[in-house]
Amino acid sequence: AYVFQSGWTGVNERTFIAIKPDGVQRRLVGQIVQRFEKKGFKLVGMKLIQATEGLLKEHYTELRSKPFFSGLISYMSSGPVVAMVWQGLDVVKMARKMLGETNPADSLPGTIRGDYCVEVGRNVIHGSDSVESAQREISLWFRENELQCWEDTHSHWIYN
Ligand code: IDP
Repeated sequence: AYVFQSGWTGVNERTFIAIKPDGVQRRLVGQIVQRFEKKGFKLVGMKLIQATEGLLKEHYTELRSKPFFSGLISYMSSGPVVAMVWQGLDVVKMARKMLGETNPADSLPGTIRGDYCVEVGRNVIHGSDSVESAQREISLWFRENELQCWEDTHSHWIYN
């Protein structure tokens, strides 16, 4: 499994992002990935995966007592998801801003949920809500050898 490194802070902060089954079905993968690339974040892991119920129940364990929990698990297991790890300065918080609010109805135009979806039960994308959740979710979804450390040759045009 992914072992958290205490050096993953600052420009090396990481977050877990998943394009949900509706995002994949609706062919939004390219446009969503492009938003993170254009912003200046660095892709360090990506895979198309049919998540098991076990993985999803673990991922959403905090929500297990919610009335929508079983619907959420069937939605998330209804098809493949694109699981990703993105790296960059303040990436956890910035990615949440890029996603918009949990409910697309409360999400501003210009955000992913604000632009691409209508209902909370089909909100196309997941993003970790804290650095601690990001660590937990990355280790749940990825093995250490599925994440790449690569030299970003244009990082000095993104960071001074
Ligand atoms: P988040 O995804 O913005 O972090 P959470 O409250 O952690 O929001 O909820 C996880 C996911 O559960 C949401 O993204 C959404 O897909 C689903 N969800 C949350 N609230 C509802 C609801 O009231 N009805 C149906 N699905 C919901």
